[in-house]
Amino acid sequence: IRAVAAGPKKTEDVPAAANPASDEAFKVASNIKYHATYTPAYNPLKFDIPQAYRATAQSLRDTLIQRWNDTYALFQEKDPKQTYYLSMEFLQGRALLNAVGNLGVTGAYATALTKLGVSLEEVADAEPDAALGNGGLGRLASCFLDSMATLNYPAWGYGLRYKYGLFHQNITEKGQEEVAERWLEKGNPWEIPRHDVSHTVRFFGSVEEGADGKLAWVGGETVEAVAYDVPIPGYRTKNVISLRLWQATAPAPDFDLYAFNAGEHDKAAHAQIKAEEINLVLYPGDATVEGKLLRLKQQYTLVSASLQDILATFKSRGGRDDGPIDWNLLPEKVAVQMNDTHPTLVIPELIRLLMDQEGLEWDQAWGITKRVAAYTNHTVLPEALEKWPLSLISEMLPRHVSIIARIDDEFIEEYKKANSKLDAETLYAEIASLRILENVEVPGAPKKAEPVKEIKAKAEKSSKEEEEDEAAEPVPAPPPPAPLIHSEIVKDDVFNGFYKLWPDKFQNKTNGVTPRRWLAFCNPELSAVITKWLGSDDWIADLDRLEELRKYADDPKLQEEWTAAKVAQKRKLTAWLAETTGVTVNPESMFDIQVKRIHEYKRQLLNILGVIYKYKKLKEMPAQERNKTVPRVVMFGGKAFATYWQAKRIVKLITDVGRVVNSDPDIGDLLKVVFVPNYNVTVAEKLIPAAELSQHISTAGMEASGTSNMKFALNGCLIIGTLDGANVEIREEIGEDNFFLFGRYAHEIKGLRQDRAEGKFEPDPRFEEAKAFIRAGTFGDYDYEPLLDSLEGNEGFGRGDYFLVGVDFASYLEAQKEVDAAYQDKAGWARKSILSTAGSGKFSSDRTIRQYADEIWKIKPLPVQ
Ligand code: T68
Repeated sequence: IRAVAAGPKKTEDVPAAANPASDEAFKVASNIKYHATYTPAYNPLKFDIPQAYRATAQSLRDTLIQRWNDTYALFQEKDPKQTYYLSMEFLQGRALLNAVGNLGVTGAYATALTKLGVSLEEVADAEPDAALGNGGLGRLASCFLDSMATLNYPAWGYGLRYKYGLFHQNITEKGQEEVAERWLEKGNPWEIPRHDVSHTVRFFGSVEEGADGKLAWVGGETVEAVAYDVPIPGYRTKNVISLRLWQATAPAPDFDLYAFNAGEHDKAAHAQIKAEEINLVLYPGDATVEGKLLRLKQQYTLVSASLQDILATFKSRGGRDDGPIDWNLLPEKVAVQMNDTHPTLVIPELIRLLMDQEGLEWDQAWGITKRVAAYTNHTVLPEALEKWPLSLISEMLPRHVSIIARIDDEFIEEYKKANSKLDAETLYAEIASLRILENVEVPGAPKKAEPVKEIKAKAEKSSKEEEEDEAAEPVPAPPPPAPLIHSEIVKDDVFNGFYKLWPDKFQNKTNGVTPRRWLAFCNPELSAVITKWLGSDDWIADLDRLEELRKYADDPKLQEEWTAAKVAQKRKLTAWLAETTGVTVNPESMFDIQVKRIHEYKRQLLNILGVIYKYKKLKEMPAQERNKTVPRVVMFGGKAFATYWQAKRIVKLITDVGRVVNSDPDIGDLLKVVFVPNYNVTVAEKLIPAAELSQHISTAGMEASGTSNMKFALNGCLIIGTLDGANVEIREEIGEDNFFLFGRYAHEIKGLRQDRAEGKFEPDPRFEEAKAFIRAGTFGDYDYEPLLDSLEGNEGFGRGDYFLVGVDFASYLEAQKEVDAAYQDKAGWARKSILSTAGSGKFSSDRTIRQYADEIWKIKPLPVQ
């Protein structure tokens, strides 16, 4: 860190040139200097990097707040229908470069900071990464906000202001170690604490019936949820929308002076500590009852504070606060989107607010709620589809339990009416599998009903599968795979009963990523090439224009410039890797990257076993032959949930392999294995632009979508992948020849699992060889047995190769051979890379958000003039 001891250079000393760009830079420099002096967070006599970051952010904040005020005033005045996006997660990453980019002042800020003796890059590098999320779902929410603002939609995000972000990952001898991520330690210049906006959120207590027969939820404990607004600028628009994050605090009196004076210091601050617990960390472990309670508290705080806020906004707009309110107008003015199951308490809470606070009757409240709320599903993994013990909800949210029970009752009645021809046993079995409450008796159900679990297991087997069970092998040739695999599984499997009832409620929305952060700002080199060849930078807000690159894909001049842009990013990454991991790599090698949460279904294990097999073969080869192989750097990054032991073993294995391979003199630059620590949005912005090959290799049917696959393709990186999630559509868009496909199809998985577990599948000998190489102690004496054992295809705890690593191993190695061959043809590879970018237009979150806006939310753009 450079310290400019004499303080910032005086801007008065630098004569303003007579051109407007320099004039603007001069103004910016003065403004930054003003903030360094008058909103200091550090010694005002110094202008070192932390101070420069702070002052630069403050200066941008002025512009953001002004536009945010204008946008707010416009929405208030015009009273459009507005979307409220509720998410427990937002992975915002850093804000500074995004803000200057979206506001169109990158040049002015870069010049201004240079005048002041620092560079924009080093200043931007001082910002902590805002990681209020786990992975794809949280980053999607952040990309959505960027698109909502850019497209001028009336929309706000709502979330929680976690004190600690997703843990900081250190990689040590022991593998992954977690440290609290203190992102707010030095304050957050991008937030505006709104002491004028707060709502009371209640927990526990009891429900009482008033004289009028109305129910009231009383007693228990309450917290005040205070709003912290984060302005979200759109690209090339004056619209700046809000991400409103809630901070729970104790209501007064929050400090017990008597206890304090009596020396009971902990007790004195108890109320405040208890309230602030809600905001400490994202998803505390929920293996304990206390953990579950806290997580439910977090979810309810988000839902209740946001809905109270939404209703207050509804009332305050369109002159509704000075007359009787027509609540039937609510669905004309409000759309609430629930990002996965975490905010689904929206349903009972909205009903509660409408009934208990606003005096509506059940039918009206329930009818309105159904029209206001929509839900997005992001996973079919059963462990991630939340269920809550009834006892816990009854205790914490007693009023909601009666509302949920009533929805459940109505559902049962509706189902009975719609299926009156079914025999009683089937009818009640179906009801048991679909209803909200589990293991609660249904009036009228046959007495000796089978236990719920067994009925479910039976219902899961369709008659078609039963036929298949009887039919002997061989496996029939697979039909062409369905596109939109995740949506099909949701409709045909996970929520099939509901789909049959309400097919119109199900829609697919293909995910997308913002082209601003994920190409224009993180990869200026490639962006400049694209802009040059397309003749303008309009593609940044109209990503379909990338298609026009197709016609130049064979042009050697474009190929040369394209490759040079990639090389520039590879060099930057090489320097950064050396600095952060100590591993020196050769930037001439192929950069092969797999970054995502560490999970067995994402199959980092398949990747590393492939690396291990390759290493073994390289060792066995004569040096002459070995030197003909394509040199590769295989990079991994991602966090394992702190108590997901199998995932942590995978991290350990990768780092152990890296240690051995990277120091093997026989191997040199032919193969390097790097585990990049603490993968987050900031690290992604360095890795993705430099990648040439990226791996999206989940077991088919398990990855709902994936969004990093879109970011890699957008940056001209080729994909090796299974036919899963968005890979299917990416491959369709960029062309089969430009995608390295391998692995079995989603519809085959169930049968293969069965075969594998029964030992009916003979794994490829190369798979056995790779495992044996680990077992021989090649990578150290750590106990990998639990990990290796999970890959064995016979029954037993944690065994059976559930994720089918062994089944896909052979075709994975074949696909990798194709990758190596393709890489040797430099022009051919450049062509594929150009076509990857050219085919990525569809994967802009602008397209996704337009579809949500038109097809679900029914909202219209409202630009600030
Ligand atoms: C991801 N889901 C999907 N979930 O895995 C990914 N879940 O395929 C998809 O692209 C992305 O959502 C966006 O749709 C998640 O990231 C979680 O992080 C999560 C967290 C807690 C509980 C359940």
